[in-house]
Amino acid sequence: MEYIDLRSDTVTQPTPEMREAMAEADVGDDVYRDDPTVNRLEELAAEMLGKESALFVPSGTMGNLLALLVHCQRGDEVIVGNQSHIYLNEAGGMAALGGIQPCPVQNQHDGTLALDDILASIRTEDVHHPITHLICLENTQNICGGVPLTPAYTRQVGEVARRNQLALHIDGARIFNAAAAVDVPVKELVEPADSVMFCLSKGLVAPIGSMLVGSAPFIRRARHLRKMLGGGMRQVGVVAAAGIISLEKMTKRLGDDHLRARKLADGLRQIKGLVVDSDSPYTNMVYLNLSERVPLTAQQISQKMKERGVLVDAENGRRFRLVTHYWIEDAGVEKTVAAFNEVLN
Ligand code: TLP
Repeated sequence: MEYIDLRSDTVTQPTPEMREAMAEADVGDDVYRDDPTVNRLEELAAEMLGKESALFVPSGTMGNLLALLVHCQRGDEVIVGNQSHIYLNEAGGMAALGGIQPCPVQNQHDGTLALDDILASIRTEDVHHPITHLICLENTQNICGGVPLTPAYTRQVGEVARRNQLALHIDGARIFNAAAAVDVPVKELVEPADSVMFCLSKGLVAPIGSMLVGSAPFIRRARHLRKMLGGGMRQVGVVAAAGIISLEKMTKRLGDDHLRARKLADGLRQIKGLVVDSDSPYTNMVYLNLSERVPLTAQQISQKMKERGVLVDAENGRRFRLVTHYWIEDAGVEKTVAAFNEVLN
C-alpha cells in the first residue's frame, strides 16, 4: 500500500531530480576537501545563512553536538529549552560525550525562553558554579507546535548573550520553515547567532544530511571534531548533490507545506473526537489531542489509520503530531481527514 506518511518531514524520499543529480555528482575524498559537490554545498549554505563557513554533517544531532563541543569545555553549562530537541531527543550527547551540563529553562507557549529566565539562569562567578558558556534556541520549536521564533526575539537573545559573553547557537533543523513563516530572509533570522545547524533531510527533502554554519575558526574546529566522532565521509558528494537542490529549490516551496498543514487542521477541526491545538499550525506541523469521550488511545487510533493507508505519529496516549511535506498533496490531506472521521465516528 502507498501510505500517506504524516509522521514527520524526515520521511521525505529524494525527488527524481535529486536521484539524477546524485547519480551524476562529481565526487572526491571529502576528508581531503577534494569533493567539489560538498565544497559547493558548503559554500552555498554559508552564503545563504550569512556566515563565513559551513560544514556538511550526517545528521542534525551530530551538527548540534559539534556546536556544543566547540562552544563549551567539559564542566561548562548550556542554557537550553526544557522542550528542546537538544535537551530531550539527542540521547544526552552533550553530557555523555562533552561533559557539558544542560541548564533547562522553561519553553513558553510560543517556543521562546523568557529573557528574564535566561538572565536568571546565567551563573555568577563562584567556585561552586559551573560556567555558563552558551544559549541554545530552537527555530522552529518542534514540541511547542512547530512555532517560529521571530527575528526581533532572536536579536534580543543575541544581545543578552553578547552582554554576558555567551555564545548563541540555533538548532534550526527547520529554520527555512521559520523564515518562510515570518517572511524574512533566513540570513536575517539567524544574524544574531554564532552558529546554526539546519537540516537538509526534513522539509528540504534530501535523503541525508545537515549543515552547521558559523565563523571560519568555529567551522575549522567543528571539522576536526567531526572526524573525531567518525563523521568524515569520503565521496559524500553523492549525497551533497541532493542537498544543493534542497537549498536552491526546496527552500522556496515550504509555504505550500504550511498551507496544506492549515487545510489539514481546518479539516480535522470538523471531526468529533479531535481537538486541534487552538493556534495550530504555525508552519508544517499540526498538533492535536483526542477528546475525553474517545475510548481508544492515540496508538490504537494510529494503528487503525495505518489500516486505511495513513501514517500518523502518536506523541503520547492522547496526542498526535502530523507533519506536512513535499510528498503530501491535497488528495493526501483529504484522505487523512476522511480516515480520521471513519475511525472516530
Ligand atoms: N526531529 C525528529 C525526531 O527526532 C523528533 C522529528 O521527526 O521531528 N533538531 C530538531 C528541532 C529536530 O526536530 C530534529 C529531528 C533534530 C534536531 C535532529 O535531526 P536528525 O534526526 O537529523 O539527527
